[in-house]
Amino acid sequence: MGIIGAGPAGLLLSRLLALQGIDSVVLENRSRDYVEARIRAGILEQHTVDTLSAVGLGDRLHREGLEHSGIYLQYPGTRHKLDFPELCGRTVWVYGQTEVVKDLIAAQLDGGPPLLFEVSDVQPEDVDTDSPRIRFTDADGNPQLLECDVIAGTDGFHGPSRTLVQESSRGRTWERTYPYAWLGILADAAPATDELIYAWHPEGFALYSMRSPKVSRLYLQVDPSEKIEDWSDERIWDALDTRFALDGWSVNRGPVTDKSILPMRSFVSAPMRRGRLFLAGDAAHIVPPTGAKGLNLAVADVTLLATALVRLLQEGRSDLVDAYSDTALRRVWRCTHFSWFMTSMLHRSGDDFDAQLQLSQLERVCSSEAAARELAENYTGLPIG
Ligand code: RFL
Ligand code: PHB
Repeated sequence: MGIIGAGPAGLLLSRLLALQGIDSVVLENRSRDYVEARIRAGILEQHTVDTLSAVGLGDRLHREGLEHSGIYLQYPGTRHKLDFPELCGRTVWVYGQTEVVKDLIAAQLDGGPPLLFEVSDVQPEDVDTDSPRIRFTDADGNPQLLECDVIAGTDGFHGPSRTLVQESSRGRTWERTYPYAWLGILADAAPATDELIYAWHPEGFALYSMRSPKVSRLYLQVDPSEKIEDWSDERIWDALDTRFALDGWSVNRGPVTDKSILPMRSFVSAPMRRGRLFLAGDAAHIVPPTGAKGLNLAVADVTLLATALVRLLQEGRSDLVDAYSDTALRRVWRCTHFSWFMTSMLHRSGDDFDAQLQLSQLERVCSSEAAARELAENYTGLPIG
């Protein structure tokens, strides 16, 4: 197997295959330090935790991760807890993507399959044949050719794999750019809440998340044209105070250690395969972060793909790889819908009519067990496959 990209999708796929006796080489164009420091997702669904535990990476996760039994939904005057175990029997875990990636890389470098950082000019070739190849330049500047049985394109949205699949005649994409962005901060401040708070406010959405008992991760809805330089720490904390306001409670402030603005969009590319090149994770789809689905969807894709590839490469049976794209896309569209639903319900845009519809929907989720259960089942993760 040639695997392009050492994000969570590529690294986990390599490990799942190694445990089944299938060799792979992972090619990453960035450095190890860069990949390990990239701050992104923070919430793991139950099945993601189960998968990481099953491949021997559950120890630190269970020691340092925080198990959460629900989320709070807030709108002016109300903060309502959705209790996931009560609603659907499952929980989620707070454990940063940085930590997941560090654990995967450490395991890989400790006797796992080769993982090459800082390669360049990575190009999959001959993917429509049974002997695809990857051309690349290694970190020392030497041209290399990797001959494979199968290639996995786990190189995210900007990698070469998606483009190659799209060039085939059946390729199709769907896209939605949302008219807002998230300003995210990481702060050395103890979270003032035990669970995440998703807050609707007339001035825009806010999310209170965390990385540990001492580190908070907070987000504010902002206009996509906003410049990070215009947001002093003071201005950010003041906006957070306003949007999370609740009698007798306040946000905990502390030194801000990271600050950035993220665009919000949905993107789906189909099929997730061309010949012997299979796409997984952000290479095939992007979701807005409101539903906390991006990383979990990448894990779900490679879990399906690993099973299908083991069947192909060890038993010579192609039924599961032939079904892979359709099976994965059914779950991708469900998560795309859920992410769109959470995003649309919680972000201010449009007029007062839209605001009343959002508040009505929030009240429904907070008062109807059926509506709350639907949200809880999707948030904690639907079955894979
Ligand atoms: P990744 O993590 O993007 O990994 C792809 C890897 O491929 C490498 N690569 C190449 N390697 C070799 N040759 C090339 N030509 C290459 N081009 C790219 C990249 O360097 C990288 O290491 O994709 P993967 O593995 O599919 O994992 C998906 C998740 O990373 C992603 O869905 C989530 O992080 C999405 N996401 C978030 N999700 C959440 O649930 N909550 C969040 O708060 C959240 N924040 C984010 C995010 C995604 C972001 N991106 C992609 C812009 C914040 C950001 C900034
Ligand atoms: C995060 O902690 O980064 C996070 C949590 C929940 C989300 C999005 C991001 O929905």
